[in-house]
Amino acid sequence: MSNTVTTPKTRTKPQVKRPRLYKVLLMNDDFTPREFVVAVLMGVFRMTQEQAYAVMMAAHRQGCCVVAVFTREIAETKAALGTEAGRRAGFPLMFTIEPEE
Ligand code: TYC
Repeated sequence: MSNTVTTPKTRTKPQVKRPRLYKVLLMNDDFTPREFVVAVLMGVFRMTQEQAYAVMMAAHRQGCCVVAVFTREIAETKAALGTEAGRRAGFPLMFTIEPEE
């Protein structure tokens, strides 16, 4: 009994990989007022008025703009909160998420 050698059946691999990151994108539309987009960016993404205005104008001019980068759950939550804020106010404001390479 004392000289029994047991081999572990499982191996533990060190979990050192960084989580995948996701971009939150703001999509332009023709209906949501600029001030409303700025207010949502400030509220959901904790931006200053100046940062929010710059991001809103970039989406307005280019069609879309990266707002920020987060882990998947946080990106999903913030995109949903922003889109939902628009929906509740009757606007088609849309945030989407996309994995980073
Ligand atoms: N294009 C909108 C307007 O002219 C403003 C706007 C900007 C809406 C950015 C959405 O992501 C957006 N009222």
